[in-house]
Amino acid sequence: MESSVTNAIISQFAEDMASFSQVDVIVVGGGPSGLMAALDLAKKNVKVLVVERNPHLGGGFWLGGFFMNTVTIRSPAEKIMDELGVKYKRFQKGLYGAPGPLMCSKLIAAACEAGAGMLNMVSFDDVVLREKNRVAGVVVNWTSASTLPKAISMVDPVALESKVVIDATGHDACVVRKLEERGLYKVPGFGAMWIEKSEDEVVRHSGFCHPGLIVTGMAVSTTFGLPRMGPTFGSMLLSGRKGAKAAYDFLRKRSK
Ligand code: 48H
Repeated sequence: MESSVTNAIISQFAEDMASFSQVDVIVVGGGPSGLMAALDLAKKNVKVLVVERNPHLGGGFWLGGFFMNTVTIRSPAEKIMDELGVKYKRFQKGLYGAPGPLMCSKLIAAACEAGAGMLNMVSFDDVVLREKNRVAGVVVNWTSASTLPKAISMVDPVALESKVVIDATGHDACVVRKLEERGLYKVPGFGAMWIEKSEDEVVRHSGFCHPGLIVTGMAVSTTFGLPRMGPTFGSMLLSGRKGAKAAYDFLRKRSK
């Protein structure tokens, strides 16, 4: 039985990893915006993979801020809670909330059930660039590889190809920052808190920021110098949805 268990794990991983090596869309970061983008794309039968550096998906969606469980959502994003089947409370007109563990686990489950691939404990390391510096995939490594001293582990990473990459890595905007490191982008960083302005602006700016690269969620604030929104998550979900639509429209146009 022991060898059967081992073989089941290894053979399934090999099968999954082979199919992940070339997909339509890679979402880097499995927080609310990345999961939302993955869910919408998977529902449309797009081959989508989420790369997440932690063992757990969900990013900052488990907690509502200040280590407290209530995640708040402002209108019109409550419609997404309706779609996910999350029961929520109305605090005042246009302001709703639900326990983070409930909302986050529902979103993770929905994305997995829709068919999005999940590669957790794997970190984004670099971009794959093609002609005219178009982003055409990501270079990844085991998260654990980066925690070992260099003298012990010089583990070369591997690359995964895609037609579109979505940077959903939150405040760090790791993928866009990598383009900045290569002199291809100037990142202003996110601004001070202003919930009402930020939520609308983040959704408005969500989409392509470079050929082959879409940005969603808090990474949009970092990429475009927009104010932060603090502990409210409606724009994260709507931003992921808008990013998914941009990717889907691009893929459709490309296939014609
Ligand atoms: C693989 C990576 C890497 C990497 C990071 O932070 P997130 O929850 O991101 P969003 O944008 O979906 O949601 C932001 C929200 O949680 C938040 O913090 C808000 C609204 N703050 C407002 C404010 O004012 O502060 O998730 C990002 C995910 C995490 O799971 C990371 O572990 C992951 O991306 N990630 N995954 N490789 N190099 N870097």
